[in-house]
Amino acid sequence: MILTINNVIIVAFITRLFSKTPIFYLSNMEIKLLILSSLFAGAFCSKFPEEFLFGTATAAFQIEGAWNEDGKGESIWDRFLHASGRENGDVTCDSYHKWQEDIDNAKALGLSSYRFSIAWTRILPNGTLNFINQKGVEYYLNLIKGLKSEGIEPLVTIYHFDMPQYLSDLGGFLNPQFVDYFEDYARLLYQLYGSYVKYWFTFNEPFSICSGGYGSGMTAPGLSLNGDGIYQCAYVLLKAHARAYRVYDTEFKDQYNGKVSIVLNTNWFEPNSTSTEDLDAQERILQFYLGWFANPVFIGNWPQVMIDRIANRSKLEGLARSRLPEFTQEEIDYINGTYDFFAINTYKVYKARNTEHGISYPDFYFDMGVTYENKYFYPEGFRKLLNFINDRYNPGSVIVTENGLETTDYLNDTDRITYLKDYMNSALEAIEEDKINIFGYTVWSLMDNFEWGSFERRFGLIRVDFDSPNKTRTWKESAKWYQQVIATRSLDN
Ligand code: IFM
Repeated sequence: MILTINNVIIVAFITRLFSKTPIFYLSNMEIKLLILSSLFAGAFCSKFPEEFLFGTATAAFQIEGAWNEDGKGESIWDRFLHASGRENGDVTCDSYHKWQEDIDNAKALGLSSYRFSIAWTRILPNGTLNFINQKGVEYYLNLIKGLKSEGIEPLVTIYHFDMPQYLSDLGGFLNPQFVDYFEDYARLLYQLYGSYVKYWFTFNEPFSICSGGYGSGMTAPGLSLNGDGIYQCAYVLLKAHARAYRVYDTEFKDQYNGKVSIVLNTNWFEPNSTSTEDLDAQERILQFYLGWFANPVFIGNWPQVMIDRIANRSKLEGLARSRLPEFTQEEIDYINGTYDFFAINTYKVYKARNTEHGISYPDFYFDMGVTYENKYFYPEGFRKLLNFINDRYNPGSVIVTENGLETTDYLNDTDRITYLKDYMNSALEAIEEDKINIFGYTVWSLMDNFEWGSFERRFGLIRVDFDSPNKTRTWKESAKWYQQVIATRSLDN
């Protein structure tokens, strides 16, 4: 029988019914059992660690609105959506004006961290040091100080998809000089906010940035360069990341003692079958998705499978050199080791199937030679991903910087609760049983926001009424549930 406080009391009570002992009398043995059972209860009830960072995440373009207010410059997402005539990010959640209410909600949830991004164009309207916009500087100072005063750790993303349009006109991630612009911007942020901010993320989701913006062209700046631009984007972006990391390390670390890393994203992939081909496909897709950026930062250089396959296909396409830019040894060493922890965004699980393509036009997905399908939710896959990261990259510590469920618009979001509970439980198992040092978990998102072209796709714990002039915030059931999780550090509610 399981030793619990309840069991001890029930057994004692039933025994009393058949004896002459007063009902409320407890024998020495029973008192000992009670003490033991309460000790066991503490030991076996799974709890997240004391210092664990329970967070939620947002991004500037998705929540702030005020796209051209108080001196803010135009970003590629402003241009991209205005040009398309689709819904845009001009107002979204209006967090530029409602930041205090958002902090109040974060506080009421009991968050220990809040991840948000800085809009480059609010601080530097054209992206260069040419003009520093004081109103933008103050906005983030207020936000950061407001969070700190409530005991909430600000986790700051330096770049979350919204490049200044001017820098994009200069070539964006295809321009090697981007590295210098990013260095200037990052250094300015460290100078302005470094005394308050202990966690910095250089880029959010380089995979999404390069594959969407410079590959498929589905996201800003909308370039369809799926065989070359996509790789050049990664090449420049990684150097920009490393520069920003090293600037902090050499100029600010001693004084502020903060940490810097890059936020990577991937789904987990299961093999479609147990065939060797599909098992290889599983490994290959993880290399093309995660290893593409993780290997240069955590190990050094691109994954060998990418180097080999892209060189081979480039040759068969009649090219004189690989479409994947080659790092010099100096670049490999410069990028390698530019992390203080591993930050991961992940949402879904897919099945990977080996698919070899003949030689036609240059394409990232042909280079990879894997198709994937059957999107499903599989928390065990999350645990496998955490183990994969820990084993492959040995980063020392890991933070989950985004995880969450997309739904349509309703308040009784029990499906989100189930998803979050299952995924958080997997994270807890990875901490307790696999001994992975996971120091935080971040729900995407604090509130419904603008999902890069859509207001229908909702990830928030808090509902936002986009039709109301006030952009009214209302707690969903999942927000109340997460509040309990944080209060108890446990999933047992
Ligand atoms: O909304 C996005 C976020 O900007 C980046 N990570 C994925 C989220 C959900 O799609």
